[in-house]
Amino acid sequence: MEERGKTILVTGGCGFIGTHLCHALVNAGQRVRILDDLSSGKAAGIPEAADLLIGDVADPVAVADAMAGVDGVVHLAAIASVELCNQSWVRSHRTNLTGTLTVMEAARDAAPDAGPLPVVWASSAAIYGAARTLPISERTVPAPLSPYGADKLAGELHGSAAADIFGVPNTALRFFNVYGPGQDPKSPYSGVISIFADRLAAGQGITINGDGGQSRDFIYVGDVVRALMTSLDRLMRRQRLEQPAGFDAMNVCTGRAVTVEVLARTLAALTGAGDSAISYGPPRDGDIRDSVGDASRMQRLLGIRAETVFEDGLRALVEARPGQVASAG
Ligand code: NAD
Ligand code: UD2
Repeated sequence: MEERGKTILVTGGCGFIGTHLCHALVNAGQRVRILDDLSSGKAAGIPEAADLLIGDVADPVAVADAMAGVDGVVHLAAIASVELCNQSWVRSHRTNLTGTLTVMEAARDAAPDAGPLPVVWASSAAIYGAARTLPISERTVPAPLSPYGADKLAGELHGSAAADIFGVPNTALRFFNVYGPGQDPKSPYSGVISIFADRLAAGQGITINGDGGQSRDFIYVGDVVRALMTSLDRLMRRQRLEQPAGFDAMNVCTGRAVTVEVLARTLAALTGAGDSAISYGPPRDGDIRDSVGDASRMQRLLGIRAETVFEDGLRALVEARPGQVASAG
C-alpha cells in the first residue's frame, strides 16, 4: 500500500480471508483493528499486533466504537455459507445485509470533519446465479438463486446509495470461489478444494459429484487479499487527492475455468494419493454446471490480475500446516 501507519478496521478479520488480509496489512506496516463475533472465525490465527474487538457487525454501537480513529474499512463479516443462510434466513439477513448497512452508516458518521471513511467490502459471484453466458462480466444481469446472493446484491444497491446520497466511497468485490490455507473443511457445504485437500491429507477418498465436467473459477486467497488492499489504497488515494470516488463493483476472479475432475486429479497427485482415491457419486441437486468470471474490469480499475498458478496455490494449501496462514504469491 502507498502509505504506512494507517489504522484499518477489518470486520470478519478472524475468518478465512480476513486472517490472511490482517497478516498482509500488518506486514505492509498498517495498524489493524478487527471486529468479529467469532461465530465462524477464530482468534488464534490473527496477527499478534492486531487489536481484536468481539462484537456484532449489525450492532450500531459496536461498529461505531470500532470505527473510532480509523482511516479505512474492509468489511468481510458475513455468514458466508450459502446453506447456513438457507437454514437461518432472517438471522443471516441481519448479518449479511443489515451488517453491511450498519458499516456504511458508521462510515458516513465516523469522522464528521474529515468526511466519510472509504469502505471495501465482500460481495460475491452468488449475485449472478446460474448465468447463461460465459464468462460472467459485470454486464451480466444479476439473478441470485439464494438468500445469501440476494443479500449480497441488496448490499450493492445500498452501497450505490451510500455513495450517491451520503458520499461514502465504497467498492464491492465480487469474489468467485476462493481457496487456500485456513479454509474450514469440516462442513459438507465447505468449498470443494478444502474438502478434497483435507480428506486426501487424512488418507481418505474423495467423491466427485456427477461426471466432474462441471467447472469453477477458483481464485487463490493471496490474490483476493491483493485485490482488497489495492482497492482500499485506490479509495484512500482518491480521498487524499480530494478526487471523487463513488461506488464500484467488480469481479475478483482468474478468468480461467477448472473442472472438478482436473482439480481432483491435480490434488490427488500433489498429495501422493493418486487417482485411486477418486470416486464418482450422484450430481449435487441444483449444482451449477459452469461458472467463470471475466477479470478485465478488475485489471482495468485496479491494475492487477490473479497471478497465482493453480498448481502453486494447491501446493501451498497442501503444504500448509493446519491453521497456518501461508501465501503462494
Ligand atoms: P468466514 O466465515 O471464514 O469469515 C467470516 C467472518 O465473519 C468470521 O470470522 C465470522 O466469525 C465473522 N462474522 C460472522 N457473522 C458476524 C457478525 N454478525 N458480526 C461480526 N462478525 C461476524 O468466511 P470467508 O470465506 O473468509 O468470507 C469472507 C467474506 O467473503 C464474506 O463476506 C463472504 O460472504 C465473502 N465471500 C467469500 C467467498 C469464498 O469463497 N470464501 C466467496 C464469495 C464471497
Ligand atoms: C456454492 C455453495 C453451495 C451451493 C452452491 C449453489 C460454497 C462453498 N458452496 O457452491 O453451498 O449453495 O453455491 O450454486 O459456498 N463438489 C464435489 N465433491 C465434493 C464437494 C463439491 O464434486 O465433495 C463439487 C460440487 O458439486 C460443485 C463443485 O465441486 O460442482 C464446487 O462446489 P463448491 O460447493 O465448492 O462451490 P459452488 O460454487 O458449487
